[in-house]
Order: sequence, then structure tokens, then C-alpha cells
Amino acid sequence: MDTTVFLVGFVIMSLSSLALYAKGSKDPEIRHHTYFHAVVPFIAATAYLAMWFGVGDVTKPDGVTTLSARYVDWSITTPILLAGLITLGMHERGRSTGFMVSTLVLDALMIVTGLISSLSTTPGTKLAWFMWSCTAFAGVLYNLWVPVRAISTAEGGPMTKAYTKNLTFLSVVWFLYPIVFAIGPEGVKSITAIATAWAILVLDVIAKVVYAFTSATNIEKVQRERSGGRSIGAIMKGVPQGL
Ligand code: RET
Repeated sequence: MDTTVFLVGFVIMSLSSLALYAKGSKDPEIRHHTYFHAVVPFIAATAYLAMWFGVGDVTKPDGVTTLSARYVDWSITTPILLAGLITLGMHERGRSTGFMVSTLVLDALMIVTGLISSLSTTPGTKLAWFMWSCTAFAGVLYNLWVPVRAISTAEGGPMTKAYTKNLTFLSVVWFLYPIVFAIGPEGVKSITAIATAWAILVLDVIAKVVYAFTSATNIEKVQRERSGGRSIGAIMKGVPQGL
């Protein structure tokens, strides 16, 4: 079968995602719909890329091929479209779910396409999936650094400082993962598998454990500033039981 259709689908979907984001409303009252609608074609573009490369194609004995990437696409995009519609039906309560959904979806796509890059055997395919994973990663960082930070800054106060500190830490550490991947055996093979395993272990400890501690310290500092230097425990002691 001529697979050009899938390449055309990939190009249309990725450009549409960009256009929907660029043209969509940034009005705080309705911009979550822009996020819902821009992330849907990004998912579809991922599925088309997969279909173009034949990832997930299952050919049955009768010769009929099931394109499983299409079903993965639909199983993620239909709930997002419904979430947008239901938010509208509920008179726009829970508006910030747009940022949450699009960031989490891009994050999941970053990991899945990274896995596909790792499993790919031809250099061109490997590079394409790596680049697409990096694109999803850029989307995650964009959401965190631009719209979510703008909301946080508009709110002001110590919580904004804590958000920016945690975000800076997370961005620097997460940035190192694709670099280790690229230079390791799954990429250009400049470092050995064991060196990669150690590097990822160090990153995992920093991203999970050190991040958890520093993030908790920043959040607790906010609570102390808000409650005039008293710890949450001390405040709760003065609160009548049952509240
Ligand atoms: C891959 C390879 C392809 C390109 C990119 C990647 C990014 C991975 C990241 C992983 C973060 C993992 C964390 C785990 C902690 O629990 C998949 C390596 C962009 C950012 C923080």
C-alpha cells in the first residue's frame, strides 16, 4: 500500500495543531478550549507518523491490516473532545483543566514516542521519533513556562516564587534526559550502556527524590509566610476539632 496518505495526514495534523494554538483565543475565560483543541491534532499527528512508519500495524491471516495507532489516537482524543464539551455544558467550571490535560497528554506522547525511537532500528526512523518526542517535550515546557506561569504570576505572592523555583529545577533536570538518551546506546552510542544506566539513575534520584524534598521545602516556606511564621501544625492546633 502507498503510505503517502499517512505522511500527508502527519503534515496536516501537525500544522493544524500549531495553527489552532496560534489562532485560538487566549482570553482567560475560554482559552482552555484552545488547549483542548490544539492538543488533539498533535495526538493525531503522532498516530499518522506511527502509521507512516507502520508502527502498530497488525496483519491478520486474511490479509486485512488493522492500524492500531488509529485506535490509540481515538482512545485519547475522544475523551479530550468530550471533556471540552462537558466543560462547556457545565458553564465553564474547572477551566484550568485545559492546561492540565494538554500538558499531561504531551508528556505521555513524549515518553511513548521516546520508547518508539529506542525500539527503532533504522537511523532515520529513530531520529524522526526522537525529534517528535523533543517536540512534545517542548510543548510541555511551553505550557509550564508560558500560560501556567502567567496565571501563577497574575495571582502573585509567595506561591508564585515557589512555582518558579520548582519549575526551574524540574526543567533543568528533565532537559538532561534526552541528552543522555541521545549520547547513549539508544542514540549515537558515544557512551556505554552501563554509563547510561548510572547517568539515568543519578537523574532519577534528582528528579524524584531531591525534587520532592526541595519542592516540599519551597511549599512549606509559602505556608509559613502566609501564616505569619507559624507552622501548619501550630495553626491546626488552634483550630477547633471538626473543622
Ligand atoms: C526521551 C527520549 C526522547 C526525547 C525526550 C526524552 C525525554 C524524557 C524525559 C524524561 C523524564 C523522566 C523523569 C522521570 C522521573 O521520574 C524519552 C528520553 C525528550 C524528559 C523526570
